[in-house]
Amino acid sequence: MKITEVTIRHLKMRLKHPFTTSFGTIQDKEFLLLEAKDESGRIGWGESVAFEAPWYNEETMKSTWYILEDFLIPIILNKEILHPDEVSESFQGIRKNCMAKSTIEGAIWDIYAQTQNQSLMEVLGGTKEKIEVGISIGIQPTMEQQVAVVEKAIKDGYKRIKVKIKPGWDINVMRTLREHFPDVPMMADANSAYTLEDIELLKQLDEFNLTMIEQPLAYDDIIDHAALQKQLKTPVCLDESIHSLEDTRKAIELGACGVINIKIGRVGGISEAKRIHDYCEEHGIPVWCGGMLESGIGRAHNIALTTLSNFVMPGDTAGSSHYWEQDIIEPEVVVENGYITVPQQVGIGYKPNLEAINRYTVSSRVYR
Ligand code: OSB
Ligand code: MG
Repeated sequence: MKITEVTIRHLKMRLKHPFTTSFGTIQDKEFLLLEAKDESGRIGWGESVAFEAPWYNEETMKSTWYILEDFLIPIILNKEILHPDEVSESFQGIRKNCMAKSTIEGAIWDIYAQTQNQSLMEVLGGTKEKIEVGISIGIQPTMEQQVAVVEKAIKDGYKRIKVKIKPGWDINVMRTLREHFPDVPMMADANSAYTLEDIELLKQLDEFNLTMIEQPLAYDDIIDHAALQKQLKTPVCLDESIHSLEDTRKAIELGACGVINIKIGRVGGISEAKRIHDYCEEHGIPVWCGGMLESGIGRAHNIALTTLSNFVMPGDTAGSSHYWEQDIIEPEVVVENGYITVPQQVGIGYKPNLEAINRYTVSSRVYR
């Protein structure tokens, strides 16, 4: 295949509920969608998971647009591509900027699946008919609201409840939630809000029988996480710190984690995500698929990836209606009794809803 045209759109979608983590609150999700067209007119879709501001990692919506426009699109346009794995190889001369790379790589995976007349799941080698789904719950204004939101998520059937914690909103929250819901699989995500100086506090989390604690320490650290893991019974899960297979190897060799959260955007695309998955499987480290409050396009990629065998823990893939009045795919992502039925259609399996996409579009640009 050859990519002959790329369209980038800046979308703005209002979340039904503001999402608060240790690093701030998101109410309007602004992000980029990328539409790639090949020489036969096939269309593939990708989503940039970078936020407006660099608080999760260093990338932003504008930085991903700039890197795509000035560096990545010129590498890809009109070049013969036999397999999407070649895309990340051709980006090797460009350091980091994983989310930018992943945006166009995802669209090329979509087109590649269409050339094979297969679903994205099939071309990735996934096998599941349905995947288990957990939910990530932001920090709520009061403890009563926190309990109520978790209770609703449990009633909705989610297989695992993740709650965000931060200094001052941690042990008290987990204790209260455990008192209310003693048997529910539960975990905490700190988004890098602590340091090793907080080790005595973090050790108290061992009381609550959590499936894991996600990214307690710095966004760029694995050494301190290894020191922490040695003192915790609860498995540490790395999110922000893992950008590549190499990071994964080093983290596992150091004993920095017992679990890895794989996010396609954070690791530079589906090919690298699959390499990390395979490596973790060989080394007995379970993985699950994280979320970035994506629209349905990004979710479709996550769902396909989650069908790989070592995704043995529920992912952060709550249904469309949890986030949006209207998502931008058809059908929307539906979660039933904690499962998503994986679409079997060719490509990403869901149809982009152009009317909705246009309504949410702030600006766009075509590259040929
Ligand atoms: O750390 O996993 C995270 C959302 C934005 C940024 C970082 C994270 C999250 C989530 C939400 O936890 C997952 C989702 O529902 O998409
Ligand atoms: Mg996280």
